[in-house]
Amino acid sequence: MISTFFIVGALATFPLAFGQYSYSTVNATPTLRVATSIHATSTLVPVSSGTGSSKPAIQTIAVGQNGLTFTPDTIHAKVGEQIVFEFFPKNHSVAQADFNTPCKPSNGGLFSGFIATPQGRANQSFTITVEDDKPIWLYCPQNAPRPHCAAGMVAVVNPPKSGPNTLDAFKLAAAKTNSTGSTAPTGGLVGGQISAPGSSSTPSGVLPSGAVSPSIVPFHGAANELAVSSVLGLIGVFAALLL
Ligand SMILES: *[C@@H]1O[C@H](CO)[C@@H](O)[C@H](O)[C@H]1NC(C)=O
Ligand SMILES: *[C@@H]1O[C@H](CO)[C@@H](O)[C@H](O)[C@H]1NC(C)=O
Ligand SMILES: *[C@@H]1O[C@H](CO)[C@@H](O)[C@H](O)[C@H]1NC(C)=O
Ligand SMILES: [Cu+2]
Repeated sequence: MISTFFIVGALATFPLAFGQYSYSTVNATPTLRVATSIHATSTLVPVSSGTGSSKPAIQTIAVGQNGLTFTPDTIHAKVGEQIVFEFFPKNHSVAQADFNTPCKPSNGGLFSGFIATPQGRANQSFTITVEDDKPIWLYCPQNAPRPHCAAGMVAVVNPPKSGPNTLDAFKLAAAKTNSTGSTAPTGGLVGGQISAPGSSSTPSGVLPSGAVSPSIVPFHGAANELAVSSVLGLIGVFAALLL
């Protein structure tokens, strides 16, 4: 019975390696969580090593520290750099929208999941790695006690250098959704990792205890051969354990 469980768990990681993600499946078993972490750690390696010898810069954004805001709400980041979102009371999350549809999740966009803290900084932060120089429009999909996105809880990473797509325009369009509220992504964590604040290093296969969702899911479908071989290697390990 236990053997069957492992085999099913290991095989179920195959779709992840080929970019066909099923988030509900990802969080289904502890076996899958381990496999997913190792998989995504591998995908992060080429990103950080590709930016030269110096360590990529890390920027921190406070989520909900000064009311319904991201602080700062405009971030300029180079490819390979990391952005850490730290959460404050009471219950916020970070989700990605398209510029033209604020307060609604973009297809396959980033999502931290909701992180609640009654007081002070939450013990979990959300870290993303910037993978290209396109704008990333962000919002908080919390609707309680009122829609945060419409109240101006939006941010942008790498806004366009010119043209009408400004953060102010995004905020204005977001405000118009107040009566309908925002929509949160339906799945769990997408496109980043959850870890304790201050621990900026990429986690290894070891899972932090008490993490809401330790799985790491590639952003923009970044699966590569390294990740595939990691998954295959992992399956090999499971197979060896079973024989
Ligand atoms: C945080 O907000 C989300 C979305 O509204 C909700 O599902 C979740 O239960 C909340 N968590 C806590 C601890 O209040
Ligand atoms: C936004 O909607 C909330 C209820 O969801 C309401 O309390 C608030 O007054 C509205 N704000 C505006 C500016 O319409
Ligand atoms: C994080 O905080 C939650 C409650 O807010 C607690 O249940 C959990 O044990 C904490 N985790 C760690 C690693 O401190
Ligand atoms: Cu919020």
